[in-house]
Amino acid sequence: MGGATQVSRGDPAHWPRTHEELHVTVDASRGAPPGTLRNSSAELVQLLTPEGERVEHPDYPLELTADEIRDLYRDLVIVRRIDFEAVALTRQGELGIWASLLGQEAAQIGSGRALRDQDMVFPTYREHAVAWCCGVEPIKLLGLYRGVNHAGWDPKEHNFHLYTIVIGAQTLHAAGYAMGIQRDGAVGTESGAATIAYFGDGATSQGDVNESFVWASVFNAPVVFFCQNNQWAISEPLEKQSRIPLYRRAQGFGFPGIRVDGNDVFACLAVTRKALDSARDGQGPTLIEAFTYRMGAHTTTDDPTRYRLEAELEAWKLKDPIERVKAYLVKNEMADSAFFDDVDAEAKQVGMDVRKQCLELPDPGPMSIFDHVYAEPHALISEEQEQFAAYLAGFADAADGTDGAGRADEEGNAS
Ligand SMILES: Cc1ncc(C[n+]2csc(CCOP(=O)(O)OP(=O)(O)O)c2C)c(N)n1
Ligand SMILES: [Mg+2]
Repeated sequence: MGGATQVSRGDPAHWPRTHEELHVTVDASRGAPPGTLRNSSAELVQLLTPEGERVEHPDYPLELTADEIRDLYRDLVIVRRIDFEAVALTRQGELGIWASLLGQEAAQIGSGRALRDQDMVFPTYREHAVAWCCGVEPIKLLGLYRGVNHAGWDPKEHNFHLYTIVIGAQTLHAAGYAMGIQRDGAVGTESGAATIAYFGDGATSQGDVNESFVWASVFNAPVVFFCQNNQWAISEPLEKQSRIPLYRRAQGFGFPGIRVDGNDVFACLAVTRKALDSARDGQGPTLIEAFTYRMGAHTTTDDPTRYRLEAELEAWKLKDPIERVKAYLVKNEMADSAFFDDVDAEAKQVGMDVRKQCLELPDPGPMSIFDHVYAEPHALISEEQEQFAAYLAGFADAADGTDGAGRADEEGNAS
């Protein structure tokens, strides 16, 4: 497309017409219904249509066995179920908050399954399916959102860094890490390593992200910038971030940018695999814009009905990332109803297990808040620690199995 295209969303008769309010999108779908993607190889890489038809792309050949496709389907269904369970647990007061990945499963599973063991991931707060691909137990993610741990997992164990709430900060960490492994000589070899940074469309407006692009570019760092363009940054629509498609930003920084159908797990796998290979080979960074849609709320504290039209969501439901793989499997007789029943049963079991584990998570002791502030003892922290211990001891029942604030667990032990 040539520049920003104006596309009204929902019923035009009800759409605001003032310049300030007009919803302008950078989608390539001029004149098409809301949310429509044009399957143009120049603008968007797509290998599996929403109807489940396989499309070939000259730059992204992808050969998958039936087993591999079934595994991708299984991943997609299970991560959606985990997400569903976490949202329900939040509604029931068991988690403080949850950032749902609903609608973004293909972007995350496709890119996550493109990773090799030696690659390092720098996520935001929504990459639950990438965590799944890296072997991070789902309960560890829930522990973070329940507020009973500070991070939940060892980044070195899974090559999956800690969730980062500070928008865009992890892109700098990723660029720095990539420059580090470059200096360690881990790039350009057969077993070369790469780095991938996840971030959203809103994050592209952050200084950190733009700085990381500069560093990665001029040092040719082995990093893939994976932007999940889910169209919204809480209540801010995409057109408030950019007047050009996000992937085109890369050109200005001097490295390739590519837009992929983020609801197409095949395309996300192929595009990310190629970009990671290129980084590993010493060819430098790539920006991938995975064009997708946040089907849920920003987090469980958000109410998207206050700022977006229902018609938009309805249009994207037709592009559901799971349904198209299912349609492909059925059409090509690669899976029967027994397979789909088994996957559903497995997902249900995973969901039930996660729920049970969540309810059994122990509360940390109040003093543990000081444990991991610094690796080494620190005078100020020690002082605060002593003050807080004295404060807790000041409660009359502090020594009799309560937490010092008068609460005891079922066994009467301090939590
Ligand atoms: C530096 C910074 N500024 C503001 C916020 C508040 N904030 C949290 S999420 C968010 C929107 C991010 O949108 P996007 O990058 O599109 O990611 P998405 O949530 O859609 O995945 C904002 C502004 C923050 N966490 N950090
Ligand atoms: Mg977003």
